[in-house]
Amino acid sequence: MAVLTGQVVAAFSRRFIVATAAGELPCQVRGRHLRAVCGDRVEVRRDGDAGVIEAVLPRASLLYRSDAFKSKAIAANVTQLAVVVAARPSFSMELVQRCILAAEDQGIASLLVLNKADLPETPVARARLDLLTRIGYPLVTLSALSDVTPLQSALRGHTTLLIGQSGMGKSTLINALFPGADAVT
Ligand SMILES: Nc1nc2c(ncn2[C@@H]2O[C@H](COP(=O)(O)OP(=O)(O)O)[C@@H](O)[C@H]2O)c(=O)[nH]1
Ligand SMILES: [Mg+2]
Repeated sequence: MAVLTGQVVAAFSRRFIVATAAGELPCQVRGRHLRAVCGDRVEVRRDGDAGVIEAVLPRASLLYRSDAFKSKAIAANVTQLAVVVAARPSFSMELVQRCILAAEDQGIASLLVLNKADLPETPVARARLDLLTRIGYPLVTLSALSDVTPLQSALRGHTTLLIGQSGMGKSTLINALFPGADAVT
């Protein structure tokens, strides 16, 4: 049984997929108290085709959602938050600002992604983002249905979390960036 280090690339409650130098391993986590999330760097004890996460290494950043009662980790070691909006359905400015604040709290860069640039109402949506772009947040405008190359260079060198309301086009973006991802839209 070899001990490897790797990174969690998928998390399904108590089951994980960890990318290691020896390939991707399905893993469970040791004990009941250890918690791993997507992006965590972990030590894995490999046993044949599977593994057990023995330790979670220190996190450079942690994004989580919380209310008055509980908090739930979303992803670790993210370096960039890409907040996806579109002209239709309309987006909540408050939510965009809350996302940016969560990123700032963890020292994570934020990127605004205005999707569905093919829609005629796009300039109105663009104007709503004006305050944020004027204070320095970068903006990428694109149409996930036709061309995602404007986003590709902004992703290079980063571990990026895509976030945004339902219907903004996140799954469509994932499928265009990673053919074969098969995200349901
Ligand atoms: N017109 C237009 N529609 C888009 C674009 N990207 C996504 N959509 C559509 O928007 C809807 C929601 O997309 P989806 O990827 O499921 O959004 P998600 O909820 O953020 O994952 C789907 O019907 C997509 O086909 C785009 O660039 N232009
Ligand atoms: Mg989706």
